[in-house]
Amino acid sequence: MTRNNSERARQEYYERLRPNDLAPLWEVMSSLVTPEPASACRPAIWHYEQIRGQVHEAGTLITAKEAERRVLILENPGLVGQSRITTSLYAGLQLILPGEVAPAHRHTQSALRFVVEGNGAYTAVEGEKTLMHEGDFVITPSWAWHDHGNDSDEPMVWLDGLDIPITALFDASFAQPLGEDVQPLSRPLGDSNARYGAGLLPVDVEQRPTSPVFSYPYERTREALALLARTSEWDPCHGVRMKYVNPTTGGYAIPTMATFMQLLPAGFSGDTYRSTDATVFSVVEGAGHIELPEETFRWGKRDTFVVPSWCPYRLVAEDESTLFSFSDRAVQEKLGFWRETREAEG
Ligand code: 1HN
Repeated sequence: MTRNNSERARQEYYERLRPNDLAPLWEVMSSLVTPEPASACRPAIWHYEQIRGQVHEAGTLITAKEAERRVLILENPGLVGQSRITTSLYAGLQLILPGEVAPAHRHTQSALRFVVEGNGAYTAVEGEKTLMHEGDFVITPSWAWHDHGNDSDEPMVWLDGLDIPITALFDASFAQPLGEDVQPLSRPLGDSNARYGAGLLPVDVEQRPTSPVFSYPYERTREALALLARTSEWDPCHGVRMKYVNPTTGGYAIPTMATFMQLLPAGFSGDTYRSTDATVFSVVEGAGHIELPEETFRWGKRDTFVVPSWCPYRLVAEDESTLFSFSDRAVQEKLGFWRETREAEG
């Protein structure tokens, strides 16, 4: 048989397989099992000063209540139409104006909030209100009732991170409205932080998949990093980088999404790093740039940027800077997938 004949015979065979719901592995095997991660996710940056106007414009077109959640999705340019910032994670910027409420509901997807702009709006989670301030990291656990409101006199914008694509992979999405805008409160302000976030735990506490500390205020995070930056050695790639933990397990605060805060001292020039967890960064303070294989992004306060899986990058900070970040590393570590490499300069 000539090559053309055998190719034709194969194609004809593949067509006969289809009605039986069969397909030849050998035609697709190399794209299924790649020697290294081959992601459609691309590096991208959202400069806050460029998009802030459009985020706030949404506030003139739809109310938080009407929208249920008034959010602009941060859609990865390599994953257009998929509502994803990475292959496994969703992110968006949510706006809530003074006097508004975003009605109570719950869903199996876990959420993180990272406050980008504004002070004094609240989120209520499982009967407890938490006031939010710039740089705070706040958790909504899977299947927990949550509503948001803004009793302050300024708009608030936060970065939402959700494990929507992970939940979709497992076809495990459930969601319900409470039927009331605002859930009844059963605990006072500060309860979860007193009970679980003060270096203490109730003596008979049980392990929980998600941290019962709903809020990790920036003020405390910042103070810890400032001291460590003066007194401990900096990581050559990450500066001083800490992870947020669930005090009942010692693991990541959210079972599906690892969250971090890092401080880059002024003049920091990092070594090249890559890891299998595509990572979303939100800049709290400072200015600098990130060097990637095909481009360099300048970043500053309130910008969001994303680095795909296994993409080498190097962080440089002009001013002392703090970066919040999140990724699916929490899942990858549990599954034994997670890897990293580091390369010193020169
Ligand atoms: C959600 O419930 C919130 O509660 C934010 O603030 C973003 C994106 C998709 C589905 C549910 C929130 C969301 C979401």
